[in-house]
Amino acid sequence: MITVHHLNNSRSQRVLWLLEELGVGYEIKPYQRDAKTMLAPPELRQVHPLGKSPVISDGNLTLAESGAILEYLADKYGQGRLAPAPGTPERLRYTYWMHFAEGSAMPPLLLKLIFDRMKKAPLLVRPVARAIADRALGSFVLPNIERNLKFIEGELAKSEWLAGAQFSAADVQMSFPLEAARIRGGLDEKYPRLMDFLRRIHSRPAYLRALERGGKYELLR
Ligand SMILES: N[C@@H](CCC(=O)N[C@@H](CS)C(=O)NCC(=O)O)C(=O)O
Repeated sequence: MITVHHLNNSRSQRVLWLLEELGVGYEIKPYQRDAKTMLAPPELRQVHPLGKSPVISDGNLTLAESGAILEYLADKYGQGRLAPAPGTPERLRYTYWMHFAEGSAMPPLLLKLIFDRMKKAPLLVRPVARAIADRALGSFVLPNIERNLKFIEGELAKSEWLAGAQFSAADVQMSFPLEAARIRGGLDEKYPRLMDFLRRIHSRPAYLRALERGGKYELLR
């Protein structure tokens, strides 16, 4: 039995969703973020030294890092579904988006979260904190988020899903940065294909089943 170590409001929602798409049985071990710091509880470090979510256990295997988990699950349980065949152009696009999600899309979105919080620093230092945050946001963070969104919008003009005509685990992996961008990165109707992508994934029965099993899923602002 696969166990998903599932932190509320986190990337592990993607793992539940992929497992629902695959129709593979799994159990959820829930963890709650600290209400103040939003960090994962220390128990998660007993499962994996970094204590981040997601982590899965499958038999003797413990695996962290959402992209690695999705690739592993699709390859092991997909029987050719949800991952394009090796050696095809679609497979290379699949690999690209698998890496892009955490390697390129998430870093500026995480910086946005951090600098927005910095602006709420204690009153005494707030003016300085705001000046630093606004400078970083304006010169680096926001332009990078916008470039990324424009780029993905353009890529979705080429095919219905990110790796090609077929829905794949790469779409699941990319859902998190796009959902985060919708909440805090300026993703709106200016990007009609991205909004349509979000609508399409949100209406998939497997996505809805994963939400039901995983519980509340509200991304941090
Ligand atoms: N690149 C990693 C990121 C893992 C990560 O940062 N997870 C967040 C949840 S979305 C987390 O565990 N945050 C709580 C913490 O850092 O304590 C992945 O894709 O799995």
